[in-house]
Amino acid sequence: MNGPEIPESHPRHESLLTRHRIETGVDLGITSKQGLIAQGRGEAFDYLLGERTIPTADEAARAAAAHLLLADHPVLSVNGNVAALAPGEAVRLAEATGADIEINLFNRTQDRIKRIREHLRDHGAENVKGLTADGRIPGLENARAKVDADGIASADVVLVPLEDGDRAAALAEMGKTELVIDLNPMSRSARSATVPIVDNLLRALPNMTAQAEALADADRTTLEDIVKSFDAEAALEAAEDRIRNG
Ligand code: PTJ
Repeated sequence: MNGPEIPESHPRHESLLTRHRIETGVDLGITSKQGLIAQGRGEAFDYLLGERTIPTADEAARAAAAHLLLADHPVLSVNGNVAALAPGEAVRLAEATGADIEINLFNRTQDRIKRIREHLRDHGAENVKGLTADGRIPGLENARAKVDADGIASADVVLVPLEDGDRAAALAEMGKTELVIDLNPMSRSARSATVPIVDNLLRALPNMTAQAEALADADRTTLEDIVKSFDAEAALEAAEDRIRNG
């Protein structure tokens, strides 16, 4: 993707480049128009968080990496925003943790799913799930209920980046361990997560990959201790406090 001419000295250089990625995602038929609105909402929270990974988000990324490494069948769920913003980063995290990648969309069309699959393949993904849709998440009325039977439906740990909270709650209801990346610590997704990572997707995914690589040789007890010592409620409180009080 070619970026626009934004001088590196521009105070909002990173933010403008990110916006351009989302715009390009819409032009390519990958990202929904609602994805633009979601991006704006995320930017506002990121601004208030100081556009950096706060210590509790770093701990959450480590706990999430440990969960993925302990899982029997981990799956990374990808929507139109994730595909546009961080396709390579998602593929690298899947590789570092042995997770499957599954496309799961709120504004679901076969055309968008196929375009996202191609885009992920261009970034190194080999096996992308989400096209079969032969499984269902019970109790969910929208298109996000459609999942692959050998993907999200049978996963024990699911990473759910930036979405609204109804699927997050339904997955929790199914007894799955849910890892959520969301810049809004007050969102339903973040609140129903086993591990809420209150950070920008663009920082959280590479951080999780680095943590998973660092823990690759750790034994189960070490990973289980990391998982047990993470306090989701305290992490949400710390993020909200940073947003409210700086
Ligand atoms: O591609 P589709 O059809 O599945 O649609 C996906 C969107 C994102 C449009 C849909 O899930 C949606 O409308 O999401 P919401 O309800 O706007 O929620 C998005 C959440 O993600 C909000 O809490 C934002 O603050 C947060 N968010 C936005 N951008 C980022 C983010 N969190 C982390 N990193 C970001 N870059």
